[in-house]
Amino acid sequence: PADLNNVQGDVVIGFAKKMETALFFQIDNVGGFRKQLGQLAPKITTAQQAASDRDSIKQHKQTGGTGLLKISGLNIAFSQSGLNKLGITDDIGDPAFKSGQLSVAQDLGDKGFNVNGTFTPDWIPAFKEAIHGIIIVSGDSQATVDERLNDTIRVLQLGPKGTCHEVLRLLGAVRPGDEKGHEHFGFLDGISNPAVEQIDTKPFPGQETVGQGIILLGRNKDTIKRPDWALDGSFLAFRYLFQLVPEFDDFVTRNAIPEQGPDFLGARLVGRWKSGAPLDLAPVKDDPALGADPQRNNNFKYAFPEDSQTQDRCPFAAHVRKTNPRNDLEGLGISTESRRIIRRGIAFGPEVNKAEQQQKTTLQGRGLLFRCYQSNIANGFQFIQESWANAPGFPPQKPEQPGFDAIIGQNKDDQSSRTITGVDPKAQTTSLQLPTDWVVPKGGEYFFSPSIPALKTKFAS
Ligand code: N7H
Repeated sequence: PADLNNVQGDVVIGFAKKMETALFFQIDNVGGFRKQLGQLAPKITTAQQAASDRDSIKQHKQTGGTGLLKISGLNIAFSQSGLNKLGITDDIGDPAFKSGQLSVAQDLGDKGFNVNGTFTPDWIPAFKEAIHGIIIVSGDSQATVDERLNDTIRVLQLGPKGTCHEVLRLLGAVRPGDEKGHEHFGFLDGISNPAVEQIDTKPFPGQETVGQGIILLGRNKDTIKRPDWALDGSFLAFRYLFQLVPEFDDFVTRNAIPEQGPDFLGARLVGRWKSGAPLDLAPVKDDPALGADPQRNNNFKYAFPEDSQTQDRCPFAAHVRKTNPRNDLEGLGISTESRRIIRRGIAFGPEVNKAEQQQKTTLQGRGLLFRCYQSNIANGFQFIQESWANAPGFPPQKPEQPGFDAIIGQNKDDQSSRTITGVDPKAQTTSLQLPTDWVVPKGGEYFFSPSIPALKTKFAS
């Protein structure tokens, strides 16, 4: 099994974070960059350090400590064009990574325009250029993040006439007050990630344990042949996703199911209440205590007797059911293990203001800096987006067509149309027309997060 000292901390374990900055860069001077990377490598936060930070925070809370402990994390990952630039020519064995996200944007269902058979997605310019790598810095405050990022910039000699330069910087932050841990539509996030075998040894009830090789290259259940240096690395799928929050709120208000409030429709679209309580366990009304309780809030499978053939408790196409269908596939004898990903997103952008509320229109950009790790992008992120979220017939063998994932599903063939069934438990065959654009992708890239030994030997010089 993997040694936690060798794996970057964002991949397994994860960073404790209140703020986070993602800095995307291009390499200019390869020799200089490799040399400076050798200086940076010992400063990268390992999974072992992330685990010890997590324990410190726990202890701090248990002993009645006030305020936040000063804690930060630093990781780095490279795109295929970054590997090319560095002259690393071995094939790591992931065609999606190799092609880059820009070239598959159309397959993901992202909107754009076609000229002479060439598709260009509606992304911000930075993501249409070659991005060589991403630096992720997280911490307990913006000051801590900035301090660590500035140190990294100095060590790497990032800047004009340096070894590399910045292409884009994106700032994420946990939402304020009671919205802590909730994404911008208002739903508690970060509840369900798989446990990794021999790393997360005490899974919560209902939390599936996956083989190490589902997340880490070269480990148990990674079926692809890899170069030796790729061992304990992982692929990072990054997505810059804007969310149209006032429009979402307006929709759930206008389309509220008779005798139910807007929150019920929202919960039917997501599959959990804003509190995190899963519909499969709390189908009729919210149960905030359940939502907040990690011993119970993931302990379900859509396996109640009525679950597989009705949408009584949870619509088949609710976001969390689409993206982790549990018994909908396992009940057909199909394992979902190879489809599991580890999600590490954080919200970006300001809270909705008065004017936006009144006009029911987004005036300021906000959303999710989505990222997830897996050992195989075609099995993980891409499969979930293309073959589940964007596929109206999924999950299969249901009495009515489930429709699109209400949150992230995209209709590649007819971009103006998305429908879903089952949102009204009393009229389950009825289709509800959804707006086309609640979650708007504005960019993204696939990266490889090397192990610490690979960073020191293969990447640095
Ligand atoms: Fe999703 N949301 O607020 O609606 N997601 N997601 N996601 N998501 C989850 O269970 C959301 C996105 C997954 O194991 C929750 O931790 C939003 C992408 C998976 O039961 C909420 C966006 C992809 C799970 C949201 C977004 C996924 C999951 C419940 C974009 C992959 C775990 C919290 C802006 C292609 C499912 C939780 C499980 C959960 C929301 C994006 C996948 C509230 C707003 C792009 C696998």
